[in-house]
Amino acid sequence: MIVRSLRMSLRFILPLALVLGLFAYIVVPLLDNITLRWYVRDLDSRAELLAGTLRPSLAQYLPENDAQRIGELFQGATRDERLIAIGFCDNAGHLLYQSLEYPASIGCWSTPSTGGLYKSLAQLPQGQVHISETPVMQDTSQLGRLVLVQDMSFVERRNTDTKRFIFAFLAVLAVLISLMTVFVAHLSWRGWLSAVKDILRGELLSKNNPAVTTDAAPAAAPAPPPEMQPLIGDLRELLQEYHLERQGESGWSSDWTPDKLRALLEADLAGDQVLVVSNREPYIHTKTDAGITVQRPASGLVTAVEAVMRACSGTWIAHGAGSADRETVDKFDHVPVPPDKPSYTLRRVWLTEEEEQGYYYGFANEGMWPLCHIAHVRPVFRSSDWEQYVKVNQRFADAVIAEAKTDNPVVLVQDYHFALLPRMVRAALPKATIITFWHIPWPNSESFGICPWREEILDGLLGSTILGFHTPFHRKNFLETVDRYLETRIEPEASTIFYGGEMTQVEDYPISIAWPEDNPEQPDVAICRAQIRAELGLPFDHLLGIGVDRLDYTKGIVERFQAVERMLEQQPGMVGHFTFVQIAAPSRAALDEYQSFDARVRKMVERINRRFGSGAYLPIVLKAEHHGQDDLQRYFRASEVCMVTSLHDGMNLVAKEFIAARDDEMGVLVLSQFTGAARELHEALIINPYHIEQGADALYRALVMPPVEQRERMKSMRARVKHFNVYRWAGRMLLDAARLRQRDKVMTKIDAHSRIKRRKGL
Ligand code: GDG
Repeated sequence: MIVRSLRMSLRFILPLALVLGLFAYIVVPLLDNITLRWYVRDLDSRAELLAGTLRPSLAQYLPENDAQRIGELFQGATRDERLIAIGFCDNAGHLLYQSLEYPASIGCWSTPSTGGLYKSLAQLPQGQVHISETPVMQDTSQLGRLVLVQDMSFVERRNTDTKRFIFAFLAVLAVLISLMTVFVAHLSWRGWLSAVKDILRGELLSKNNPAVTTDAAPAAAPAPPPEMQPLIGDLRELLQEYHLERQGESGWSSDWTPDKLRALLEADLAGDQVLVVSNREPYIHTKTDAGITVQRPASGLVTAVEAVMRACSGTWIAHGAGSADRETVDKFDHVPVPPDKPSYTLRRVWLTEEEEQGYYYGFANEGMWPLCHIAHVRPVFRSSDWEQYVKVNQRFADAVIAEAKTDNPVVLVQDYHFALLPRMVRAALPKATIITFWHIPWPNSESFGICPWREEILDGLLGSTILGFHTPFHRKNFLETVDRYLETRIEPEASTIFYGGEMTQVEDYPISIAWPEDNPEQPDVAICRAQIRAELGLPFDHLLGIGVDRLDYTKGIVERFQAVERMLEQQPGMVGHFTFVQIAAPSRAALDEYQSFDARVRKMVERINRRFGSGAYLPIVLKAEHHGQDDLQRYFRASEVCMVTSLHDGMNLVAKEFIAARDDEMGVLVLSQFTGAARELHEALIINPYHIEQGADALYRALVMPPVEQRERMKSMRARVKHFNVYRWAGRMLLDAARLRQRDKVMTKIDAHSRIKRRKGL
């Protein structure tokens, strides 16, 4: 510390010494010179004045050669302490009269023939003197010259005094400045040191940020000083890197598989019951002419959560919506699934038509869905829908409570259909670990404010232990929304919300798909290409584009077709050689908005087909029906390009499914920048779907992309999707849950221990 202070002091003292040196060798001599000139000018005028005084008397005494009176005159004048001596020289340069102290070395200093004042400086043994010589006239004739010798030693004395004063002043200033510098440096060093310590302890990284902390928040650590902000950023990054490295070392971030997820559940959530709640069931039993059939619905949520449930067993609670669902359950409304190889239980909840209408179609899909997506469809909120939403949330919460075998199950709540359920379950099972995942975007706080029951929705969600979103952006929007509408304490860096004495951890967990296992029965890409083209009546070298979506206005299907149309306009060579196949699974068809969207899509397809089609050739093939998984795979594998053009999408799993299907490492993905997937799949051709020309250009670029480039892009995306798979998504959430459960267990033990101690009076 001493050495550091010394070094710091030197850093300031050295430049100061340099300034002093400059002062001594340049500034001071310059000042000397200037002051000398001032003094000389002063002495010149004094000499003029003296000569003027003496001249009349001299002019009188000189013609009389009155040596005595001249001597007295000179002696009288030299009483002035500055005037050392006076002499008089005749015109021939002979010193005729002089005062007593007149220096012999001076003599008659000059003998100019004309008048005027002549002066000079001379160095005598007694010091420096100023000599001036001035003519003495009588009428027009010059009698001789008066020589005045003035003492200049006072100049030197004054200069020396001034120099001493300046040096003393500067020295004191230097000492003061360096002392102050050392003091300030010491203080700021201590401040930095303690701030850095805070950062490392996680305080500044997590403590309240006025931007997102409510007024009601209790006083916490002071906000970091602004000059610490860059350092905080750097340290945070370093800590995160360190954290990731640690995770890597512990195998946390290595490849996730169903086995690894199972192992995690056994090790970290040993024996804990896992319950899933979602609106959509993973298997729907339907009555058909051929008997009861079972179907996997077209839903990103089902695709992801089903993979997790297969790995961890447990119970999935969902709305029994199929026409044969009641016939396939036992007396507890349970059915083991998947039908071919059961590994978990599906518990069905029955809803009346009125409940389904109000809760599902009304509040969830006419209110919350458009509210959370920027797709320019206005949300509709009705009180009657809200009442059903509250009622159905309670119905499902009751089912969770009934299915819970312990008082602390792990409950995975899915999506915007159940925003109130976490609080309802928490009320009955305070020790439950409730993980809620919001599969769709979260809007900005202002947009969310449109919802008449915004506080109730937020309160319900904050019953969760963990609340997950796809992207950091949605997470941030949520924190800001809570900050705006509820009285809570938010720690933005730690991403936690304290509300009603409980904490909710808000995180981003980007969802993904289960990476397909090697399937020897899966037909080769070449076979898929041939089969699909044959089914569509197209030649073998015909170019194909594919889109797979629920028929939903958020998916950008209209914009996609506009891009296809524009591409055909711009590239007439593609007409007759390219077809876009759109698989559009019917969705929410009971709603007006979806019906008119369906009609709009069909009309558009007809128009484009009329414009560019000929004979059997159709530029767009719309397959508005549900397809089996195998079919989807075949289409993905047979196509040159897959287009995902959502106007707004939480993640979009179709993009990832297309990549996973392309084990030949070929094919190009055109991807909307407004999907969560665009944050991960950088090698896709990223577009703004609203910009039709951009979409058209990307489509054409994809169709003519050289195989080498396709392979490079596809390879890299495949590696990422394989690594960041759905098991990792679930694993990360469950690991966080396990950590929080562990913390709660420790806290409970500590509480119990201190209660015993208090009871014993210890
Ligand atoms: C929500 C969010 C988020 C489609 N047609 C058929 C079919 N599908 C399957 C796809 C895919 C799923 O449906 C659609 O998933 P997305 O992710 O594209 O979209 P959403 O349904 O809107 O899902 C979304 C997701 O939740 C997960 O969190 O990514 O952002 O909106 O798996 O393949 N499946 C079958 N037949 C079809 O006709 N079998």
